[in-house]
Amino acid sequence: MHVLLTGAAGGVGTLLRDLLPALGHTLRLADLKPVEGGLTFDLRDTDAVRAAVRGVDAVVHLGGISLEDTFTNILGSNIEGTYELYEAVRQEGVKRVVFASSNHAVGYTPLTGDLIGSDTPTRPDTYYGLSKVFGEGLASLYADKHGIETVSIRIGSCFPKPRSARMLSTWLSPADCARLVHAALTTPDVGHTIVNGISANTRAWWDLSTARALGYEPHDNAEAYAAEVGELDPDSPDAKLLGGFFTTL
Ligand code: NAI
Ligand code: 15L
Repeated sequence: MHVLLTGAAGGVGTLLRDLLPALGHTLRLADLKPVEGGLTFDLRDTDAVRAAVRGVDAVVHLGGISLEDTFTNILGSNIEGTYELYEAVRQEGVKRVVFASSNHAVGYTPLTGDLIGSDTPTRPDTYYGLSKVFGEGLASLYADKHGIETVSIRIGSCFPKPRSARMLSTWLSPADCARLVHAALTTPDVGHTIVNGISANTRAWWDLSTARALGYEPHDNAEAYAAEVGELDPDSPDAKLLGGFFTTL
């Protein structure tokens, strides 16, 4: 498939740039920051976004602010930017989007010991998390009204390796991320489907059944890094709420 990768200069974008071509995808790269061989664009620029999506089969939408920020900044890059992306997709006749949602869309979900499904009610922990709830809602609207299909992946923590004890539960390895994005791009008839995105972590808090229903089979397990990152402090927010310290920001 010919795929536009927004946010291509970022952490996940850099990882997927290397991994998605091996799964059969030809990438068009785009970011606010210059990226080699790619387009430099602002998601808030209607014409630039429309030009970026023209002619692709699908979009993997990673672009935007990836941490908590002022409401004004989140409004621009994440809320208006995602709206511009979906409008461009509609006008250019693109039929599939993979949206990088986040655990922070459901960050106030308590950690009770039961696995949390992708149907858990939204409980954003930040303006950032709220923008992911907006993106999921927009994806639902465009699926129902315009037949544009989206898989919204609530990514846990996608980094080359876990950076904290919390990530022993939330880690999504780069290779598993590519597998999940590939499944999200290629599975037919998804409408708007929300999936949890983590690896096969021994200490997982998330249920992966909707991701597995797309054919996702994780290969990695954060447990391999347990000695490196140490144990979770049971009194810390990271041990109590899915969004961890984001709930304190
Ligand atoms: P990142 O911050 O490294 O990359 C995001 C990219 O978006 C940056 O290169 C930035 O320049 C670009 N961007 C920001 N505003 C833009 C705009 N107005 N127009 C065009 N491009 C813009 O973030 P990362 O870690 O690569 O995450 C990628 C996506 O996945 C983000 O949407 C993030 O919210 C989501 N995500 C990431 C997680 C992770 O663990 N890395 C976890 C959950 C969600
Ligand atoms: C996210 O949504 C962020 O984009 C990423 O930088 C991490 O903080 C991740 O969540 C996480 O919760 O570990």
